[in-house]
Amino acid sequence: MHTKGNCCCSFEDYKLTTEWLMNQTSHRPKVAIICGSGLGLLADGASNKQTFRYQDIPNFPISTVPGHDGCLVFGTIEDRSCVFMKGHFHLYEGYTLCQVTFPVRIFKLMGVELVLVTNASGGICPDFKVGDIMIIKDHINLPGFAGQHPLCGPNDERFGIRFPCMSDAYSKDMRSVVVDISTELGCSDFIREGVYCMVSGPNFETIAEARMLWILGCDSVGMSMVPEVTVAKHCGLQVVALSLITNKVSLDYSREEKVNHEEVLEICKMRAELLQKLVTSLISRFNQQQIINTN
Ligand SMILES: *[C@@H]1O[C@H](CO)[C@@H](O)[C@H](O)[C@H]1NC(C)=O
Ligand SMILES: CC(=O)N[C@H]1CO[C@H](CO)[C@@H](O)[C@@H]1O
Repeated sequence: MHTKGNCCCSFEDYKLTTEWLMNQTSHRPKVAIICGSGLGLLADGASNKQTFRYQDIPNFPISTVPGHDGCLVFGTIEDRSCVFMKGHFHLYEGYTLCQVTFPVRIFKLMGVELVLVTNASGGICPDFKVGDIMIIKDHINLPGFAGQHPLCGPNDERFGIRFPCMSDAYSKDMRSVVVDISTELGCSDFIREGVYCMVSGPNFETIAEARMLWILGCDSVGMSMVPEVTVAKHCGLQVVALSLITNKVSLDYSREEKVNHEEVLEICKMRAELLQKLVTSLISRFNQQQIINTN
């Protein structure tokens, strides 16, 4: 894949990677979790684990960040096989969007039905607090507006149609299940729903940019997730996306957001545990088949 420059991988590339993995493991996951580092513990807590370093998987993108090796972990949570992506790929690191989204199509070919995406974002909505968990109900694909879109190029009908609908990318039923779970866990106070905006990064937003995003209806902003979600929706996977609000984006020239970083780290650690509980409950509900095919 790396020798093909910007060119997208062929169906055979995806098939070979899937077959290679299926040959190595007896896990047949229905749920894939794309974890931010905050959720790494969830993968560690799975049983019957089998770990593959990205660099050992044929065609897989390789981490460009030294000492930042990613891996794919197969394991059992709540009696069911799951696959975890520990470490994902960002546009700002120089990957093509084909590389960024490569694992999603592998999940599809493996038989995965639900993709859970978690990561961090900056809160734009003034009501949001650091440590809130935002259930993404919709997104704005800002790089996509400028042609940085994972589905540009020839469309492979074996994955999905040329002009996919995105208005229901984040299943309403699944979102309400997350709300129910958070109520049961007694943490609904920091659960929000909102619109996530992806920017390419790597710099953070200027104040003018942040104000523009707020006017456009964005509640939080980050540098990942949307390409993976778009490709997942294109190939018919259900998506749940949760974003931890790790900072507040400044919308005001006269008031600089002064954040106590130790406090922020502490909150993030606490909420990462909560995020894990949410995800674990969601996996078990999904396995009870209550919410399959409700998209
Ligand atoms: C998977 O296993 C089958 C049967 O042993 C073998 O023919 C095939 O070449 C393997 N595929 C890959 C990609 O390793
Ligand atoms: C909160 C969280 O999980 N953030 C992660 C988002 O993804 C990047 C890349 O994998 C991690 O470095 C962050 O920790």
